[in-house]
Parts: sequence; C-alpha cells; structure tokens
Amino acid sequence: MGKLVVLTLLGAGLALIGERFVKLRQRTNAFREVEPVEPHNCHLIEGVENGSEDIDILPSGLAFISSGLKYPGMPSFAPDEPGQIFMMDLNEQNPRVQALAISDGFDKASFNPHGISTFIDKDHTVYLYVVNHPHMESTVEVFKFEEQQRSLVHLKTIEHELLKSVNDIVVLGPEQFYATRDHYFTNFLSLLEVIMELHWTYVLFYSPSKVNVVARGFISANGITISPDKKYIYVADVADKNIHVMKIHANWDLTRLKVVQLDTLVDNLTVDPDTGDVLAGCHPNAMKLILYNPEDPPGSEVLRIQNVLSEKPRISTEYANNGSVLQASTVASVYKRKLLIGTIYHKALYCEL
Ligand SMILES: *[C@@H]1O[C@H](CO)[C@@H](O)[C@H](O)[C@H]1NC(C)=O
Ligand SMILES: *[C@@H]1O[C@H](CO)[C@@H](O)[C@H](O)[C@H]1NC(C)=O
Ligand SMILES: *[C@@H]1O[C@H](CO)[C@@H](O)[C@H](O)[C@H]1NC(C)=O
Ligand SMILES: [Ca+2]
Ligand SMILES: [Ca+2]
Repeated sequence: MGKLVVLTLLGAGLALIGERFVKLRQRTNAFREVEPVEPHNCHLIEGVENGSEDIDILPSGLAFISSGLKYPGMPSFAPDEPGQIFMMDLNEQNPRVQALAISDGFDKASFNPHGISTFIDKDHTVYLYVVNHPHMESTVEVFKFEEQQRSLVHLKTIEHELLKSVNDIVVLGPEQFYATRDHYFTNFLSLLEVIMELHWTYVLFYSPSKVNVVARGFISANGITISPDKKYIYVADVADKNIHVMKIHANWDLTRLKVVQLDTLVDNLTVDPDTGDVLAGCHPNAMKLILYNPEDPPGSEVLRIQNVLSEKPRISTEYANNGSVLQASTVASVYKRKLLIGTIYHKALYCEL
C-alpha cells in the first residue's frame, strides 16, 4: 500500500513538472521564429556593442542610452566593464553616440545601469534617473545633466526596502517616480515565479514622504511609461506577454483599465510623442534569449500600438529580425520619425521611418 502511495505521488509530481515544462515552453515562445520586417533606412549605431537596455529621448531630440547591463541569468558581452550612459543628438544629420562623463564621488566601477527616465524641472534643468544594480542590488541614481559639458553630475542615491529587483522607472516629479519590480524573490527561487506563474510582482510609487505599492498582479513587471497627457501608465508584463493600461489618480494610486494581450514578451515601453502610440521593445522567443547560442541567436521585435485606450487597439510590427542584425531588443524610442532600438546585451539600431 505504501509503495502505491509513493508511486502515485511520484507520478503526480512528474506530471506536474511535465505540465509546467510545456507551459514554460509556451510562455517563452520557445518555438517561435521571426519573419523579418525592416524600415528602409536602418543601420547599427557605431560604438554601442555591449547592450542598450533602455533609451529615453528628450523633447529636444537628445537621446540617453543605458548600456552594459549585467543581469542574473542573462549573458553579458562585457562582464568586466562598468556600464555607461551614451548620448545621441537626433537632430544631427548622421547622429553619433558619445559616452557621458560622470562626476567624481560616484562609484563608476560598479555602475550597472538598467531602466532610465528623464525629468525636466520647471527651471528647465534636466535630470536623469537611472535604475542601478551595483553588486546586483537595486538603487535609483539621480543625475543632473550638464548639456554643455555633456556630463552627468551625481546628486543622490535612493534606496528603500521596497525598491528590490527594480527594472524600470518613470519619473513624475522631483524625487517622485513609479518603479517596476521584475522578480519577487531575489535568489534562485525567482525562476519558480515564472514556472509557477506567480503574479507576485508590482509597481511601486516612490516619493520622499510616501512609498507604497500601487499595482499588483504581474508575473514580471518590466517596462513602464506614461502617456503624453500624464493620465495613464503603461506597464509591460514580460512573462505574461501583455501590456497593462492603468489610470493615474490624484493620490498616485493606479487602477487597471485594460490588458492588451500580445504574442511576444514585452520588455520596455515608450510613447511616440507625436502620435501617442505605444512602442514596445519585445523578445519574440525568450528561450533563445536565455540559452544564448551565437549560431541561433535571439531575435528582435518592435510593435506599435495605436489607439491603446480604444476598444480595438491596432497593433503593427515596426521592426522584426531573427538576430542576424539585432539580438534581444528591449526598447524602441522614436523622435520625429527617427527610431532607436536598444537591446539587453547586443548592439543598437538607428532607423529613419
Ligand atoms: C564591449 O566589450 C568588449 C569586451 O569587454 C570591449 O572590448 C569593447 O571595447 C566594448 N565595446 C564598447 C563599445 O563599449
Ligand atoms: C528594457 O528591458 C530591459 C530588460 O528587461 C530592462 O533591463 C530595461 O530597464 C528596460 N528599459 C526600458 C526603457 O524600460
Ligand atoms: C536569419 O535571416 C537571414 C536573412 O533573412 C538568413 O540568411 C539567416 O540564415 C537567418 N538566420 C537564422 C539563424 O535563422
Ligand atoms: Ca524607462
Ligand atoms: Ca525592461
């Protein structure tokens, strides 16, 4: 009798593992191949080779690019080099990148930049907020941008017990931001969250006087951005392959209005300032992303979502590549029909639309 129970439990256990494994293959789009879509005028950006995880463009056309992310479970082509912030002026005929100098007094050796967000104060000062993972911790670094010197002056490091496993932020005001947490566990158990589809990650509101969770129920909350009218927040759940549209209340709480389901793993989100369309940097096949094989590399995909607030948002493919040109896209940002596409650990692409 005892043996029968053990065998039954073993069988049930194996069935569960098998079911979870099949689910994980589906969830990561392990079988998906990419059909190429490319605007006419695209070229790789010289000088960006080791990632361009996040991109934020100022209304003036100056683009900030976060580069050199080292992230648990992801390959890095430059594991021993600190991360950098690049700048590109999209008003130039042939824009080139330039690494921004960072002021002394900041630990540049452990700089590991992830999501970024810019904020322009009433006096026109530009601040760059950077999610940083020094020694795999999570902090938010506040820099002042000096346009003449092309440099970043470090002002402050923000840390908080709820600011763990931070992926991206969107700045709302001086020292006020929403941040996404992409994992609940900070150790090997984080793999379990995706396998078991635990919806345990969240969006956090941070201000010096108040810090609280404003939205829950994501398997892995990733990119976050705000609508041009500042009324809505868009949050990408990379593991659930969807985008959550949320309304912002006066007290900064969020209410979920809708979820736009996609067949790709959405990483970062930006908004086209001219149209209000949401641009999503996506991973078509996450298995290839994690089990990196240079012979069969992960591809890239950028989706444009028009009328995201309407009943039937229109979804089109702005760019898609099987990895022969661009691998592991995370973000796409547009300025006056110029498109920049960033990646976790690979290059960056510039296109004219
Ligand atoms: C990328 O990383 C490699 C290896 O560390 C390094 O040799 C190269 O200079 C880096 N390239 C850039 C553009 O940072
Ligand atoms: C883009 O996605 C990557 C990978 O998850 C993340 O590290 C980065 O912060 C994201 N960038 C933006 C612009 O949200
Ligand atoms: C990717 O596409 C290119 C051209 O479309 C093709 O030559 C190449 O074999 C493809 N690579 C893979 C890994 O499928
Ligand atoms: Ca961002
Ligand atoms: Ca992200």
